[in-house]
Amino acid sequence: MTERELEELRGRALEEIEAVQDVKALDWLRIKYLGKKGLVTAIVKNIKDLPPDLRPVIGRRANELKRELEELIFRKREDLLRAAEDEAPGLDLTLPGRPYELGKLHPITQILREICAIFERLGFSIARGPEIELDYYNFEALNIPPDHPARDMQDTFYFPEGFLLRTHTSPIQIRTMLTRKPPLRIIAPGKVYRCDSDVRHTPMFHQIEGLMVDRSVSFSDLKGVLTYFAKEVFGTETRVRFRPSYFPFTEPSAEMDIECVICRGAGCRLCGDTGWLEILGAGMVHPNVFKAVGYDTEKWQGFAFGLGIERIAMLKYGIDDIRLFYENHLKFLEQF
Ligand code: FA5
Repeated sequence: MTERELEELRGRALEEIEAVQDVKALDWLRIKYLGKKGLVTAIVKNIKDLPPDLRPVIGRRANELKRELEELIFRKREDLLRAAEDEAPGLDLTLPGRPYELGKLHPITQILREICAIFERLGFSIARGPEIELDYYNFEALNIPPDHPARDMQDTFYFPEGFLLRTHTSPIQIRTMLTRKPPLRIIAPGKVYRCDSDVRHTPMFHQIEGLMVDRSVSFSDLKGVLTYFAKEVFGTETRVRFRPSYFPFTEPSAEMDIECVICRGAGCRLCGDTGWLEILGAGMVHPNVFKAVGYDTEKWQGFAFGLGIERIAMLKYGIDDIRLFYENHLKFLEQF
């Protein structure tokens, strides 16, 4: 390295710094000349290899060049930043950033998952089925022939060729039993449809169906499982009761009530002064249903239940109009 070569290097560096148009390119130049493996850095590092008479003068010049370039690059960076600011005068870098709105799960999805998790802890696994269902799975295989009055309570939307929008999740019982051998324990969550609309009914709502089939399943197993479920959702203090009921696909059948969440049994408007609120239907699987799926009724017994998710959510959160869940007002949804 001679003094002339050093002077040429300086000339090139000054020209390039002068010509640079943006901060990123300037950074590259800094690395090129002053970085760890930069051209000027290399000269400073290798002074010791020069002939002794050249060392002091080249050493001094190289260090001066290093400082000169550092200073130049610093000032050029300021100029470039100022120019960028002048071009976009509205940009105020001190303003706080815009907050991101964080979304969350719909309350019905939250409760649905919570309930599924409770039954999964009891050894039930999740099964699913289609929302457009055949009349056979939705009604006939569940012991509800075409002229059965139980159909009136579950009017739905019909398509040609025996298809309909399912009115409950019970057809998943049938589909599961047709494809799997007992013993089994399933819960089947999903959307269902009925020709209903008022403060306690929507045309689309969610149900969870439960089914357990084994060699010796009794009504007390059903009561044990459902009582555990109710206490997990509504609190261990909550009392439950079973009332006789009727479903064509279970015998005997029952409905389960929980103690009113508002008056705790004393009687109020929500529970119609009875102190109790109905939350689900249940019963021992009817032998005709087992016959429809080819299960041996002498060998297998089972219980089934079905509950409405919106109703559970209404009771848990004290909501008096089911339609609020589907009006999509953020003020309502943000509370959950
Ligand atoms: C059934 O749907 C039976 N499949 C339940 C069952 C399964 C019984 C297995 C026995 C064995 P039900 O029609 O009562 O039963 O409906 C069950 C629940 O769905 C009701 O308790 C109620 O909470 C809810 N529900 C019914 N109709 C509506 C509606 N239009 N909107 C919101 N929730 C509803």
